[in-house]
Amino acid sequence: MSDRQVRLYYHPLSFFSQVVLVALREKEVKYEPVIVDIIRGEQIEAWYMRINSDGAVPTLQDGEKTIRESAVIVDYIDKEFPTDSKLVPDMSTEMGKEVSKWRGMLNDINMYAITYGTFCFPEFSVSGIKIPKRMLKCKTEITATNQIMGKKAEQLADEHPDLREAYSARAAAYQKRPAMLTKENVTKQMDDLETVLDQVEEQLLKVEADPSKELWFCGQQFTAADISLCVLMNRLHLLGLGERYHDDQKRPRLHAYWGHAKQRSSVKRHCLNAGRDLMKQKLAKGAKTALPVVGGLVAIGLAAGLAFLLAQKR
Ligand SMILES: N[C@@H](CCC(=O)N[C@@H](CS)C(=O)NCC(=O)O)C(=O)O
Repeated sequence: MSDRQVRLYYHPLSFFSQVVLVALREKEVKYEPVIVDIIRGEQIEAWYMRINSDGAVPTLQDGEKTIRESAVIVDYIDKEFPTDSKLVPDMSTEMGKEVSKWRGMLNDINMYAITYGTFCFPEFSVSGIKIPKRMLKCKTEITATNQIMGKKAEQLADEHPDLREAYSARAAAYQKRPAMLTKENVTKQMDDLETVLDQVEEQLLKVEADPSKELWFCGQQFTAADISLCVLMNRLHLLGLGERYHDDQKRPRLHAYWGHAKQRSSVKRHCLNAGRDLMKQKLAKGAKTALPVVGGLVAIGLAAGLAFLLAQKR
């Protein structure tokens, strides 16, 4: 393990943060963890916008360098911390091309529509959403939260002229989000995911048919494509959608893959037991000040949430 230490701004329950967390663990990179409380809107506070003007997690800092976008961060970690575990194989190899193709495909899935769409229309969930009721928001609350975040971003744009452009982009993004949550669009995103997972199943069949490659998604190595697939599978499980997309009969290879992959220590630690980090940090930090107007409306029952996350059973 290298002594060099990076800093990661993230939230343990955030989909894209989990991608980076798993990668850091796979590469055994030491990092200083900084939780950005996206549930309370901390990601658009000026101090963080100055680090990542997208107002989103994760962000990696390595000395003077600041890197955003989970896929770019994973590429960076893999390159800067060379170990036997190569997450992003060279593009000149067949495996490198495969990994890149699958990462792209999995990265394009609209996780916002799938996650919040399931909150809005719980009837999509086959086995029930495995998130405590107090943490769930209905469509009206989600719409209100986006409106409040949009207004807050506009207000902060006035207060911080140097960040005006970034805040305007944030405000526009929040205003657009509720439109993603029509039943029609959520149905479409979930159907599109069926098509992607059909291709995943075919890929796993291909790998299985070649005994020299068998084990992970693109062959013998656990790569960045596996990380993307594992984070997705975990999210589907939490939403009670796992049963819709895979079982012994439907996509049996994907089902078996997930059974095997969820035993891996990086996946267990940062997907299955994601709440532990939050608990540790919250206890250490105490309650943090956040945007009060947002916090007041959307703050979740943190204790209930943590208790749930720690108690997750598979
Ligand atoms: N494309 C970005 C997406 C980052 C992203 O959407 N992060 C979410 C959490 S998973 C976030 O910070 N959301 C807060 C917000 O949009 O207000 C990446 O891959 O890093």
